[in-house]
Amino acid sequence: MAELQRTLLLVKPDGVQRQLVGRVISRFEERGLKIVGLKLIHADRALAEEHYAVHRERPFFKGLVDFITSSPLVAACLEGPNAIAIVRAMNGATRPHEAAPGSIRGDFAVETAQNLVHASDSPENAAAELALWFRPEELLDYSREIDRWVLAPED
Ligand code: 3AN
Repeated sequence: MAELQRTLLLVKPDGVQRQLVGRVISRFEERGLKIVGLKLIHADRALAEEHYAVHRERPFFKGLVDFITSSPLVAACLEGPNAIAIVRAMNGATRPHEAAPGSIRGDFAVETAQNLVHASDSPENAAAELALWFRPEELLDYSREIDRWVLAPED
């Protein structure tokens, strides 16, 4: 089996307001990824600025922070083999007009500033982002009966 990874998924305020949370989370469940953390949270500016720290110098930074703190969002930790790449691919390209149909942004979004979802882009960022959004005890270890049909057997 490929390396098990954990990644951060955010269904951003536009997804919550547009009542797409269930549909978005369902896609990841149906794919076979395991939800190991899940919560609704209204991020404050400190959390948002830390999350988007790499964009601090970008012209859209203030708008980004305003947007992500404007209303509650859903934070999830998803686990599975190659989960980081799988979730990024399912989200689709950052700019929705470049996002493939069938991806979340390709199916539900038209604007970069309102592109519904965020997902970690590397193992380092996944670890840092999960530590930012979840306390360790909020990420649960458990097994699922279906895992023997989803995950390759261990050698
Ligand atoms: P992704 O979310 O696909 O990893 P990033 O990390 O390049 O994309 O951008 C983070 C977020 O910043 C995007 N999801 C989007 O909401 C916002 N963003 C990126 N580029 C722009 C832009 N040119 N104008 C407005 N917002 C942007």
